[in-house]
Amino acid sequence: MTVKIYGPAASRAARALWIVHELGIPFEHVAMEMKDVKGAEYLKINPNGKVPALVDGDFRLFESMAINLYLAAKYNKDGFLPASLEDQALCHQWSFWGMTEVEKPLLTVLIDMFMTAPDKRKPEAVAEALKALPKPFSVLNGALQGRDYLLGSSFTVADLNLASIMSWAKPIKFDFAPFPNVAAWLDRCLSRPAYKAARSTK
Ligand SMILES: N[C@@H](CCC(=O)N[C@@H](CS)C(=O)NCC(=O)O)C(=O)O
Repeated sequence: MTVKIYGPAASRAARALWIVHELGIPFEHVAMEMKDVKGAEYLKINPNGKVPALVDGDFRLFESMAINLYLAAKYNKDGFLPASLEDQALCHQWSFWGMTEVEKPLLTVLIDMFMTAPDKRKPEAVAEALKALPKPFSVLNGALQGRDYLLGSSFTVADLNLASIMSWAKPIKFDFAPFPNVAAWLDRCLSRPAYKAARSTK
């Protein structure tokens, strides 16, 4: 059965595209355009009218982190989703943490910089967002002290999910000097061939 991933690569669908490349599973990429996410056909797949969405046989799923945790569990390879309940919980922890502590401020800056007309930009909102980031980044920096990846020496779905969010820090040229462990970890994750393959998709 081939899984289907909906959404252009230049969207959060990139997260799901990254994981299918990591897992080496056959997949079909439905690289729809953003203007079609509210169309009746797509709303049958994801009633939120957002991407990504996953179709795996009769099963449908939305929310990028849930999609990736599902794919990691179902098509697990080399401990990509670790075996122990505790390690799996840590994968959930870092995925939820990325979405709740980091995604919004990073996206605020990214949208303002690259998707907002100069006269519509909101420097106060950007300043506020930039002020919110050092706290979680210092938590992450501490968690990565003395280890290459979030759970130790192996790259897991926790790293993939969080790095896919953190990757937005690159285009905004966030200064990681105070967070050297985060900088090194992010480069380690984003240099993976599967990430590059996902990025080169339309
Ligand atoms: N929490 C959702 C967010 C999905 C989301 O907002 N996707 C954006 C594209 S990156 C979208 O579809 N936006 C269209 C819209 O909001 O109308 C996830 O992680 O999957």
